Amino acid sequence: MADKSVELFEPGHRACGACGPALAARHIMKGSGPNTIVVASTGCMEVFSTPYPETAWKVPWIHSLFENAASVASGVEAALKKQGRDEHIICICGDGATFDIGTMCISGAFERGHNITYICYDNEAYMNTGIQRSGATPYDASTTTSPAGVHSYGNKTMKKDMPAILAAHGSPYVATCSIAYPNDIAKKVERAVNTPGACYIQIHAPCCTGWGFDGAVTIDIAKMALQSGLWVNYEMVDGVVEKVKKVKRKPVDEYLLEQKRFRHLFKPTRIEEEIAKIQAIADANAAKFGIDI
Ligand SMILES: Cc1ncc(C[n+]2csc(CCOP(=O)(O)OP(=O)(O)O)c2C)c(N)n1
Ligand SMILES: [Mg+2]
Repeated sequence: MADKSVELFEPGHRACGACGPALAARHIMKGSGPNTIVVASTGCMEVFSTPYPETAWKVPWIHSLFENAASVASGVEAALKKQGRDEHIICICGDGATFDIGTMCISGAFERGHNITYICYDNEAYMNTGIQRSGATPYDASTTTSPAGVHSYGNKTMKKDMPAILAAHGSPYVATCSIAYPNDIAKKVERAVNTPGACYIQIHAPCCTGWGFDGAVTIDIAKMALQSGLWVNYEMVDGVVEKVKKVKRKPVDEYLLEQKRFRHLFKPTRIEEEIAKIQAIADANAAKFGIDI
């Protein structure tokens, strides 16, 4: 059992104040513990936590490319297994790295069944390079490559269902969690690293800079996502959904209104038709996972 009082992700890094992914890193490490090797992809977390010659990580940490963390982790795992070693090998990667550019490497690692835990901190866009949309960006969010304007209400595509894709690879353990519930992150990571095989965890990690909200409410925004039904916390064991976090749902408006990336849906006029489509996404999640109390 990992000692949750030990901090393996240190303060003093260079993330924005109130950064959701930085909180995710802290609680991931509480779950994985000191016997861990972290493999990172290119992105905000890599940049803000390891400006050479400094590092916020108190465990071995390796970065190679934007797209290949799962392949690097596969190699590390295979080499250490041969030597009879038992470190937890975890990838900590952004949604762009996970949903888009690194998917081929992740698919290979999960197909081969390496004993690794792949964790995506999902801030719902390519933040490090200036808020470009990714496969994790929600419907109608305005980003620099899906800008809302006269001809568009923002991102036209639905958020890709990565947990389902990785469960379909035969992963023994797939889970979603949120920085709103830090102990839940640590618990799920601890379970994943102690489950043989390739496991996947996706953490909802709001980005005050990219989503456009006051850093004082980062945790509130994360909670509102769950209350709206647009984010659901659950575990999937051998492809079967278990332990869903139930909520007393609120209309999606409250969550959307707090963020600049959805402001165009409310100002200068309220776009009922689009808000109804987003509410329908939340309602479909609620029906699929049975989240309503
Ligand atoms: C092959 C390649 N293409 C593009 C880039 C530029 N790049 C670096 S980080 C990044 C965005 C990362 O997005 P994400 O994985 O969501 O992490 P975040 O920055 O949001 O934390 C991009 C596009 C790169 N480093 N390598
Ligand atoms: Mg991102």
